[in-house]
Amino acid sequence: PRSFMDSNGDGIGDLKGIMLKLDYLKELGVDCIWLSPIYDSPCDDNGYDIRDYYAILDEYGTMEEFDQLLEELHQRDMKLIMDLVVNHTSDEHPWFQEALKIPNSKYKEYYFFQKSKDQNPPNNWTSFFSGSAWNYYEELDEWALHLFSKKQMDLNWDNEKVRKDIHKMIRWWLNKGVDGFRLDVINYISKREGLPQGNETIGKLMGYYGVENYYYGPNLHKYLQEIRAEAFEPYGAFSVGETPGVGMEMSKLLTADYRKELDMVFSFDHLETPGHVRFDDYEYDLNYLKEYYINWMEHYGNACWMSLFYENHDNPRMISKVSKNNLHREQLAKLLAMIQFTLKGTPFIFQGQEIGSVNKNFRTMEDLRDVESIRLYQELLTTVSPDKAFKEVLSGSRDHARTPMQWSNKKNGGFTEGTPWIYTDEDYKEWNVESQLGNENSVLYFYKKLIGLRKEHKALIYGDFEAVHKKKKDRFTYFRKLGNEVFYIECNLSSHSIKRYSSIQGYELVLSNYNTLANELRPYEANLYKLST
Ligand code: TEU
Ligand code: CA
Repeated sequence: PRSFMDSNGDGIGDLKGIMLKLDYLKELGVDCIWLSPIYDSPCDDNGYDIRDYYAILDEYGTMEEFDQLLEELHQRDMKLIMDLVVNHTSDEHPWFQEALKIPNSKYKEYYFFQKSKDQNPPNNWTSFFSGSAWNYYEELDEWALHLFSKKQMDLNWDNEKVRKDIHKMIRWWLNKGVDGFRLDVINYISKREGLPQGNETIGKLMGYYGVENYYYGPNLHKYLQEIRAEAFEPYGAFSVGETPGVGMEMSKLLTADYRKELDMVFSFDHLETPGHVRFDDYEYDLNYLKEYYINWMEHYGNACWMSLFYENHDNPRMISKVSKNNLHREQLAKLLAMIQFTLKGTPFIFQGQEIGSVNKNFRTMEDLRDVESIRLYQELLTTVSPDKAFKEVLSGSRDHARTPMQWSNKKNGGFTEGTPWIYTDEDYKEWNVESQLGNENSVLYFYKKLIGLRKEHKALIYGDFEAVHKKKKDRFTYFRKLGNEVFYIECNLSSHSIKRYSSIQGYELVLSNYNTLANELRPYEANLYKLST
């Protein structure tokens, strides 16, 4: 929301700005929008630190504007998913404030407050944003747990009162008519009793200490089934859980329809190739993406339904991950779209992905805004030079995806009349929505065509998945079949030309990122064929 569209020139995207662009989204074929947090917040972590679950952040607009946005969406037959951030609240939330100030307040039991036997934090858990996961409060001589920033205090889900208050809040939004939720780090909500010391080996391996005590804690399934029964189910609300680190087997337990927990999860194992973390300087090998998808397509099972995505507000752009210099940018953008929209599952695209956005040329640390990048930089400075630290931060910074939408080639890419809240480079002069709307061969049109094809052909949504030439490096080829309808997808995952293996006789070409066929498959070529009937 902060970077989508600014309607009043203060440099910050807002709800009115979103309303200005609903026709654009509808035209593209979007059925549903997911809004990152728009609740009242001091914005230490881009709104993922909520101060009031029942209010809209002033910078974004008013509750009346929110109601209007929801109505405008529904009028267009589109749906709205809110971000539900309930693993933690802001330290400025009245619950936490009262816990600090009022002796014997019931709200102390809403969080994890602990004494320590010495000067050190109660255990060795680390925060995802560098340093200890504990913050010290002098007024109480106690520490409180925060897995993310110092201003994001973990809620104690083992306290029934916390759960009840959250169910109530969810129902309040559902009563307004919102259609569902994306549940932030929802697999972290149940912590192992007593918050045991984090295992050293796991800590070193993962880069974070303590994770084995909450990645899928003892009461996770119970709490999810409870939310479903108390809030989602009566409203027929949709849910997608953000669940870092769960893997396929746990994802099955979280999403199998008969278990009544979540509808889908965002699993992240495909976002880095094995052995790498986000801040590594490396190029992503698409052969791994192929392996990952074949595995999920073949083993996730019929009771589960997958989410399909590469990008979100927490990750650099996928094109830049694959090719640091963004070589073959347009073909690569279209290849990624082809894969995402022809597999079995629900595609989620992140704003700007549909015009082939790439990472930004940030100049110095002052250009960055994200708390994770800033804290990591400070931590790195204790061991490496400023140049090296900046370079490492740039490899993985979440800010690459958080810069303004590039609507046109006008000032600030048409995002704002004022000064944008975050730096952006000059890429918008060439890569923007307006110019791509005027070009039927653009990345934007490619997305539009793919979305249209899915809506027209059920085989692309529900059809069986069948991979061929599985072991052949650099190619990803598969069928989607439903009844008499058969589609064949043929992709070159590399930046060089490769031989074509399959015979495509009897098939008609429906969509290609090169428009016409050649004898070979050219760099990142992606073709969609339909069996002629
Ligand atoms: O992200 C959770 C999460 O684990 C990450 O993707 C996270 O950014 C990364 O691992 C940190 O190293 C969610 C939100 O999507 C993210 O924006 C928030 O910062 C985070 O939760 C806390 O609410
Ligand atoms: Ca604004």
